[in-house]
Amino acid sequence: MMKPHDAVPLPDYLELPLSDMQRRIDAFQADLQRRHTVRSFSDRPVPRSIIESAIRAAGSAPSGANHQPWYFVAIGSPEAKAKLKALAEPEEGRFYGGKAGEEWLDALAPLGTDADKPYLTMAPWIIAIFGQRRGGVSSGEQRKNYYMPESVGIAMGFLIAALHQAGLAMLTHTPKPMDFLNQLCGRPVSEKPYLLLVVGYPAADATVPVHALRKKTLEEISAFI
Ligand code: IYR
Repeated sequence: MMKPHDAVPLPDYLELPLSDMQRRIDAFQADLQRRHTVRSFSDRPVPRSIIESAIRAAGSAPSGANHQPWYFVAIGSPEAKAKLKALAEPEEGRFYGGKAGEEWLDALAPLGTDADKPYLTMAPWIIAIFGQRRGGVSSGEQRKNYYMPESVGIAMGFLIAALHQAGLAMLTHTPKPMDFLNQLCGRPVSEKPYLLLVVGYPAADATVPVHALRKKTLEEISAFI
């Protein structure tokens, strides 16, 4: 028995016959398997309403105490993107110049990445995702948030799945450190920047590193007990 609290009947649950369940989960899995991280983008515009819907989808994610400890800044103006590139590339230069350490750079070698980030001005949208250490179910509250990194991670997964569903390509980009994003995006220092999600159409000659196509099997990643 649960303790007394305000509640309404489940408003929109949709039960599926088992045959539909299997077909739909298989189709969804196959579709997600077609998602590839892309590092070469076209400058073709993507309407703002698409990004808005994707952020709404991300905002429906479960979170600790339903505090929804996330904030999304969609960077779309050429000025803001140029500023972002000017701040991110020097950090990346230091990272690839040795700050990352040999082990990390070795791990990245099969991806062919380097400090040049032309996509930061080429792609139509860069979404900066912040986690809020304090908040609450209403904006402006200053209560403690719970499981903030986990909640933000789940919301970022929803965001990526939504944008992939819309036929867009993405790059999960994490310049390190990325504290400069707070000022650029006008967010308080109490928020932690987690990710830059580069969003757009892939360039006509976009490639995927062979390394990125190696996915672990079901047996490797799961057990049923
Ligand atoms: N932030 C760098 C380095 C980088 C780090 C990881 I872990 C990657 O999976 C890929 C890149 C960059 O964006 O190039």
